[in-house]
Amino acid sequence: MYTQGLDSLGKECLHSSASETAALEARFQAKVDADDKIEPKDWMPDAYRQTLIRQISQHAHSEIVGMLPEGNWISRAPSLRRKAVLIAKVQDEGGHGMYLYSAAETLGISRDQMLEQLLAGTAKYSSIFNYPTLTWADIGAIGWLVDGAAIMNQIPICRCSYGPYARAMVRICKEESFHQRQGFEIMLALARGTPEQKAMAQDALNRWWWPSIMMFGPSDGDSKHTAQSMRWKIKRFTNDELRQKFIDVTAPQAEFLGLTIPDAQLQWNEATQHYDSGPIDWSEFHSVLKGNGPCNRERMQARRNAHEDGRWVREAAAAYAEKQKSRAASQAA
Ligand code: FAQ
Repeated sequence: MYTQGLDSLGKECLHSSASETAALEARFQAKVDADDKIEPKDWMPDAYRQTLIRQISQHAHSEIVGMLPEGNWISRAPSLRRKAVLIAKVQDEGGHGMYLYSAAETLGISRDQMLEQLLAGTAKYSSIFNYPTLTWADIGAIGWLVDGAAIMNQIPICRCSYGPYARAMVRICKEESFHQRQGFEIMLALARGTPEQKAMAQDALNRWWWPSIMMFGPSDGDSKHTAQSMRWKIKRFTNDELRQKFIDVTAPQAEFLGLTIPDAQLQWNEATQHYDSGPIDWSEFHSVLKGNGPCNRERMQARRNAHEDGRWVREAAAAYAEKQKSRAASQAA
């Protein structure tokens, strides 16, 4: 529906003169500067549209691929309560993916196109989901750290200039906040448990800390999109600003748990009122983005298998819709 509307807008734009386009751009930026929302049928620069499609579809793919590492533990959760909570959480992530695909569709791309890009390996998803979940403590660490980092990044997106994305993020953030607490609660139970359980929690923190820090993306000097996305109010903070906020919030939580963050240089700085931290190994980040993380191939294979396994459902649904349509047409005739 939206796509058709957007196509006609795009054609109008093709025929407009440079001065008309400049006027449209000025009006668009004034709206953004005034903190008004841009809605699907409003005029927008093509680069703004493409940036949103890129970011929202990557975000949606992250939610869907992000179901896999935790899904791995549903059958092995240590109690019925833990299993029920984990199933609900993984299901929430699937729901987030659906809201986000819908938000991206308002920009003129179809869900099929986005899925094709994911399965062809031409679309990104968050680096974090290419790491394995080796023990139950990893489920705690994901909730605490990965959802914690996701909230830090996503709360500002509730104020994003693009209406459908901003609105989708409100509910997503509420659910992520519950996810973060369930992860912290798992870590707390382990940290207060037997020495073996505490060691398991520490091991999970050791493995998930740096990948979580990398979730915020390249440092500001290397982030090619941040400056423009901030001008358009798609992003409200830079990658490094959000990373610092996350470290500042999470370091005291680790202390409360009695666990040690694996960064020897992590230290409270009275002068800056922030934690100082050690250097990030960006070569690991780039290697994961190139497809060489511990689980990249496994994750993509799981998504391709799921897509193939669901083929008959899509075909049956399409055949049923076709049958309903022709029945309605023959009744109308
Ligand atoms: N992994 O110039 P920038 C979740 C790419 S959801 C992979 O800084 P930008 C919930 C970036 O796309 C987690 N790629 O880019 C959950 C760009 O590549 P491109 C996902 C990354 O867009 C929890 C290039 O590097 N959250 O966790 C990463 O301004 C538990 C240059 O970077 C979102 O997507 C990375 N970590 O800023 C689910 C939030 N970082 O497109 C299940 C929305 C950067 O030029 C279980 N997204 N890249 O080929 C954003 O806020 C932004 O897109 C950033 C990147 C901050 C991720």
